[in-house]
This record gives sequence, C-alpha cells and structure tokens, in this order.
Amino acid sequence: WSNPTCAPGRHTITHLFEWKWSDIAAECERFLGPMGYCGVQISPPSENRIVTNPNRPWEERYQPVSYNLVTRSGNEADLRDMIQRCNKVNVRIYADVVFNHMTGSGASGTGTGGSHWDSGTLSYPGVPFSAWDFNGGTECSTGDGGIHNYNDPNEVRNCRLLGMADLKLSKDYVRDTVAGYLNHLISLGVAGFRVDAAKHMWPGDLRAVFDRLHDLNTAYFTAGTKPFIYLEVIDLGNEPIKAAEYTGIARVTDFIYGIKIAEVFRHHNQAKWLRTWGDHWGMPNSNDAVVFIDNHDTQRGHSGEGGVLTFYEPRSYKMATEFMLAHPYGFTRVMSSYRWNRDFHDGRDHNSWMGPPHNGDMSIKSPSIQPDMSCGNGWICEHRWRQIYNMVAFRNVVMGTTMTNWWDNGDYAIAFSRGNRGFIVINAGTSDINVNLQTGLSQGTYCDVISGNYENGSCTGNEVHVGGDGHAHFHISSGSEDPVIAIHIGAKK
Ligand code: AAO
Repeated sequence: WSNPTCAPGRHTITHLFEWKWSDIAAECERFLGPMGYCGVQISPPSENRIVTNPNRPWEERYQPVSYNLVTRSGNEADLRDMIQRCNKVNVRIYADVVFNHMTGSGASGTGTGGSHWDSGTLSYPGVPFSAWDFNGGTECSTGDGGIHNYNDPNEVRNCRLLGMADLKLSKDYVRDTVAGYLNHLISLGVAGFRVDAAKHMWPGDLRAVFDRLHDLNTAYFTAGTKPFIYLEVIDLGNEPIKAAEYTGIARVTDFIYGIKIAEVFRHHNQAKWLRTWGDHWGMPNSNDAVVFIDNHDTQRGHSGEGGVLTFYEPRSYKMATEFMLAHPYGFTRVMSSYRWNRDFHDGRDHNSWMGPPHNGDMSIKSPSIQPDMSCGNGWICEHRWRQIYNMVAFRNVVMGTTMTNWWDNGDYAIAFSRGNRGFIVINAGTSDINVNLQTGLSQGTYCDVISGNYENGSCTGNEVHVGGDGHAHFHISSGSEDPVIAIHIGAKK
C-alpha cells in the first residue's frame, strides 16, 4: 500500500483543505491536470458532527457520525462526479479517512447527513455502531477514559483521543464496517487514503482492515492496483510509539521534515547541512515517507508545533517548498490553505478553529480565480503559486535521477543537480552569491522557472545560459524576493 497510484509522470499531491467537491472537480480540469499534479488530498468525506459553538470549525470534520458521504463539501453525487472528472484528467483523489473514533463525548445531535448520534450512550445508528463497538474500561484504564500519557502505547491506542469515542478495531464487525466504507470510496474511484490518527490504532488492526480492501476501480486503474495509503503517525523521536511500527504496512507522514526545514530557512541551522538531508536526519526511508512543509494542524500550531513555515511567511515558505520539490527525498504533498484571522494571546492563536470561507448560511464559498491565476475569496491556493507549480513540474521532469553536483558556500547558499535533467540554486543567506557552477545540464538556454514560465518556446522570466562544459553563471542577491534559480530540460529554449 506504499506505492503512490499517480498517473505516469506525476509525483506530487496537494491538500485542498476544506474545498467543496465541485470546486475540486473544476480545479482538476482547469489547473491540476494541465500543471502535472498527481492528485488531491480531500477533507474527510464522511458525515460529521455539526459544531455550532464555535460556529462550524474545520475540526468538526474529524468527528464522524456515519460513513454516509454527506458533508459541507458536498454529497455522494458531488463526490462521485468530482472523482470521475479528476480521474479523466489524470488527477487522483486521496480521501482523508477518520476511523479511530467517532464524535467527542457527552453530547448528542444530528450530523451533516441527518443521522442521529449520541456519544453518551455510544449510539451511531447511521453506521450502525453501538456501545459494544467501542473500547471502554476493559481496554483503557485511565480514570476518565482519555489519553493523557503518550509514553504508554496501550493508553494511546485504547483510550480516547481528545475524548472522542474510540472504536474497537479488534472486533470483526468494526473491521468489516470500516473496510466497507473504504471499499465504497474505492468503488467510486479514489486512488488511496490518508488515515487520520493512525498512531492511535494498533498496527495489527490497521493491517486487518487493509487486508479487506479491494483493488482500485478498473475504470481508471490497471487491474490489481492496490490503494496508496499513508498513515498519520506523529513520531518526533520522543515517544515509545515509532513510525517504524507502521512503515511495514503503508507510508507514514513525516513530521520531522517540516520542523527541521523551518530551522534552516529561519537561520537556526546552516543550509549547507542539507547535503545529507533524508533518513540521516532521523526520518523514515524515502520510500516510506510522505513529506510536507506544513499541514492543516501544524500551520495552526496544533501537533508537532515548533513553528513550521506557512503561507504567512511567503518568502521562506516558497524557498522551503522549492527545496522540498527539488530534493529526491519522500513523496511530496503541497498544502493549500485558506486565510483566517489569527488572534494570538498567551502565545496561542485563539482563532485556529476557524472554518473555511463561507456564505451567510455557512455553506463553503468557492475560490474565485484572478487574472494572474491566484485565488480570491479568502483562499490562499499555495498550489497555484508560480514558484510552487513550476517546481511540481521540475520534480516530474527529474524523477528517477539522483542528487549530484552539490555545492554550498559553507553557509546558507546551496545548489545541486538532479542528474542531467535539472539544477537549482538557493541563496537563503544574508550575502549575495556570484558564482560559476557545474549544472550537469547540456549546453543551451534554459528558463529560470522561479522568476517566470516557459511559454511557447520562450521565457517570461530570466534566462540561464549553460556552456558546453555544463557550467553556468548565477548571481542571486540576498535581498531578492525569490532568491532561488531553478532550471530543467522541460523548460529549455
Ligand atoms: C476538538 C477539540 C477537543 C475536543 C474534541 C472532541 O479541540 O478539545 O476534546 O474536539 O470534542 C482535530 C483538531 C482537534 C479537534 C478534533 C475533533 O485538531 O482539536 O478536537 O479535530 O474535532 C494527536 C494525534 C494526531 C491528531 C492530533 C490533533 O496523534 O493524530 O493529536 N491529528 C489528527 C488530525 C487532526 C484531528 C484529529 C487527528 C482527530 O490531523 O486535525 O483533530 O481526528 C503530541 C503527540 C501527537 C499528538 C499531539 C497533539 O505531539 O505526539 O501524537 O497528536 O501531541 O496533542 C511537541 C511534542 C510532540 C507533541 C507536539 C504537539 O512537539 O514533542 O510530541 O508538541 O503537542
């Protein structure tokens, strides 16, 4: 389940956090397909609790009520239509699936699809699940049934994450039901899953669920293709539960990546050390990792905080993302966010709960698309930033090559080739660089895809001339808004 199920030549997904299904379908057709994205991670498609205090936070989607496919993003027909249209333009859909738990405790109500739920009596008739499908006093021994001690693996797996009703995945009925949900998504044509809170489930239970999964829908995939699965396991190295317990099963999300990268681009650790970037840094093997600069939690200071970079610091964020997409390590995911009014006091953002841009009736607003291709209506659309989408294309072009011709200035300026296909120079330092470097590329004129695009055989930004000996001259002022130059054979004049 560790093989990304991208269409050939595509290697990066984007998380269109809280987008509506109909907007994602349009985005696949008008942008993601043509720009070479592999796929989209979508917000959880399963019916969730409606939280009104605070009013409709994004977090409500992590409290499932049933596996009916009705959320603020749309209903099952919308989901099916999106999956079909995206697959048609070679863009895959990866569903965020939440099956460690159901809703938070001590309440009851009606979900986004109209199903009743009651976390006091543990009744979820929309599935159906009832009290004996959940872990309780026999499995979890903490006083209030919640997780308090991350140093106790049993507690982390059998007690309640944030007080939410903890499914008993040791039971066949629960395994069958969860697998039934995932198989339903597979029948609709999804390409795989991001598994929420995987650390809170026993590896053996996950395997038992995945063993029940069907191969992907042959309308879009070759027969025998297994879903691509990546597990949300937060392992920063300081707890007894290790990502390595899960990498034998599927990929894991790499939370060390964003923290270490932020240290470099915030000038706490010289970029020259990135020469050894990868599993040497305490991270999983390249083929076991899904990597990202920030995700929907870390950009809000939830889980793994340590100040990752986000769109709020665009200059460093772009540099970090450019490095990520140029470097061979890991399977890459680009975050795509919406803006919210941050409200910091006591070092905490009291508005981190805020949901996506919405209309008066709380329905999700569609992103508007501006003439310069950027998004409006509160959507950031990092995936549409030129420096980012051009590096998604760079990664597609250089895939399969290794990192060669490493250069650094002993400080914060670095450069490297990807075989004889691409070359990048990053000046994250405070002084200019003016250097002649071996690019590994053949002679010719290349477009710098950071300052512009390659369009109809010419460059809208700067050009780089590579000589017969593979060398080229690079001058990058430290004060530049984009102190990076990237060239590749797909953008050669
Ligand atoms: C909301 C309310 C709760 C309420 C609950 C139920 O906020 O107060 O009890 O409803 O009514 C999201 C939100 C939650 C929200 C939830 C449900 O973030 O605030 O709760 O929806 O609406 C752990 C898990 C990880 C999880 C993360 C949030 O391991 O799986 O907590 N992430 C996923 C999703 C996330 C979602 C859920 C799961 C729930 O991505 O969006 O929650 O479905 C340590 C542990 C981590 C642990 C963190 C967080 O990390 O290692 O495993 O993550 O703590 O507490 C240092 C440490 C590092 C530590 C880190 C962060 O760096 O070195 O070890 O700090 O503190």
